[in-house]
This record gives sequence, C-alpha cells and structure tokens, in this order.
Amino acid sequence: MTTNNKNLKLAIQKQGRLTDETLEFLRKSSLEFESYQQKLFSLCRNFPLEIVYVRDDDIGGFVENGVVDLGIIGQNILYEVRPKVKKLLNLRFGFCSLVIAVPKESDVRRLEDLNEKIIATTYPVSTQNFLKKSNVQAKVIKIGGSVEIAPVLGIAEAIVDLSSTGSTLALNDLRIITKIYDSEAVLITNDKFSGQTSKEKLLEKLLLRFKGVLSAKNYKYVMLNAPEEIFPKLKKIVPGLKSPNISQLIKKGWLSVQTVIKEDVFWETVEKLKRVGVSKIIVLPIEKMIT
Ligand code: PRT
Ligand code: ZN
Repeated sequence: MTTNNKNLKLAIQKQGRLTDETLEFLRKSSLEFESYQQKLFSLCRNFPLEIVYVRDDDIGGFVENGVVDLGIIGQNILYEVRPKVKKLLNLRFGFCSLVIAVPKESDVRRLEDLNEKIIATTYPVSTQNFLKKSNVQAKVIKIGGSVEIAPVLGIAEAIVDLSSTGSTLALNDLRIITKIYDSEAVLITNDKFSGQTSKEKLLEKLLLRFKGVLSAKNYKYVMLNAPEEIFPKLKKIVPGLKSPNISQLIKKGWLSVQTVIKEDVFWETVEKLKRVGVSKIIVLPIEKMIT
C-alpha cells in the first residue's frame, strides 16, 4: 500500500455514509486527487498526501498501529472501540446519535424501566458503560446488524443504535427512551511520527487547510448599510464587529459595514439588526477563512 514514506497517509471510508462528505471536505481543502469506485488509494497531485480507502472499522486500528498517519471516522467508533489515537478535529459532518429505543407500545417509559430487560446492539461497550453510569441492570446482547428489527424478532425488548434522521426508528415503530451520545466525523492521528519534523510540518500545513474550510463553514460574510448613529448598537449585536471594514456611503450619515457572522446565530443576529434599523443586508458564503 505504501508508495512513499515521506507522504502523509490518510485513511477514509471506502464506501459508506461518510465517504461522499469526506471526499467533499478534502476537495474543499483544495486537495486534488482522482477517486473512483474501485479505488484502493490515491495520491494528491498538489500535496504530499496519500488517501487510503478502507472499511470504517479498520481506520482506528490502522491509525493506532501507524499503518497510516491520519484517519477520518465517526466519533462513535472511537467511543466504542477505543483505539489509542488522538482526535485532532471535529469535521462537522456525519452527525448522528446513539440512542436507546423501545417498541412504541412497550411499557418501558424511563431508563429505570430497562432493569432486567434485554437490549440488542452493535455498540455493546457504549451501551454497557452508559447503563453502568445510570445504575441500570439490563442484559446487553451484541448482534451484527439490523438492530431495529430485534424487538419484532423477540430477541430483545430494547435496542441501542445510531440514528440520524430518525426514519429507521419511525419505520420500525420504535420510540427513543434516551440518547447515549452525539457523534460526528473526526480527524484522528497517532504519535508515531512525532519527531519526524518533515511529516509534522506537513500535518501543520494540512491542518491549516482543514481549519480554514471548517471556519468558513461556520461563518457567513455579511455586508450591510446602517445610519451612523446606530453603530454602537451594531457592535453589541455582532460580536465580530470588533474589527469590521467600515466605509462611508454617498448618502450622508450612512455607513457600509462588512463583517462575519457565526452560522449558528445567523438568523437571530439578522433579526436583531433589522430591528435596530439596518437596511439592505447582503450575505455571502465564505470559501475559506484563515485566522
Ligand atoms: O462498510 P463499512 O464497514 O465501511 O461501513 P458501515 O456499514 O460499518 O458504516 P456506515 O457507512 O453505515 O456508517 C459509517 C459512519 O457514519 C458511522 O460510524 C457513523 O459515524 C456515521 N453515521 C451517521 C451513521 C448514521 N449517521 C446512521 N444513521 N451510521 C449509521 N447509521 C445507520 C443506523 O445504524 C441505522 O441503521 O442508519 C440507520 C438510521 O438512520 P436514520 O437516518 O433512519 O435515523
Ligand atoms: Zn463498518
């Protein structure tokens, strides 16, 4: 698999729920590479990085053992399998939650009602840990897949599974009792190449790109016009206005302001801005943001 030991190696999921978004993230980071269905690995044209395509279950071990330097996997696998790896970044995709669910008509309402019950899951470690912490004595059985049909088959009275849209639970008439944890895709590494200055430098460069893409995703670029006298109020509403670009408009007493607003408070902020008298707000996506 190795073509050049000086290259950084990154393992990603070959084909599955994380693949498309991982490839999109890497391309947004300006990495250029070919990737097609039967691929095993690709070498980036414009960065000394090899991308290795594997089953998601193998990524943690490959990173732990130094077969590759980096990996992108769901945090859920880190919680469950606990490979000795270091998390570098949350990548803001692949969102899901590990939940406990029971059939809609079940008499289980609260966590305590699971005492003495049987729970089927592909996440036995996460489940056991959670039950222990919650002081619930239930029997956990590990099954290979199709967890959602375990209650119908009479194998278990409850299940623990990942859920993202909630459709699978709804389709199988299951109801959530509680959430065990939230998960998203993460970038992981090992300590095998610390001291190898050239690789460490490469990682630093790669992280700068990744962080640039992540920051850009979290912010919007905003241009707005406002009367001069409301400027002090604007500063309170938009924290990013500490160092805004301000220019005078031809219309006397009016300013044009350019700044960035965090995505998660975007609409809230826009509503407040309108309320204090800001007119004409133009919003642009940010491609990359290097800070
Ligand atoms: O072939 P390989 O071993 O590489 O893949 P896999 O089949 O083991 O994993 P895959 O592709 O299903 O999931 C890879 C990763 O995607 C997981 O480890 C999670 O980090 C992440 N992820 C995000 C999910 C989901 N969302 C998800 N919804 N993984 C699985 N699911 C399943 C869940 O188990 C259930 O069967 O989707 C179903 C529920 O989905 P909703 O949308 O109906 O709620
Ligand atoms: Zn898998």
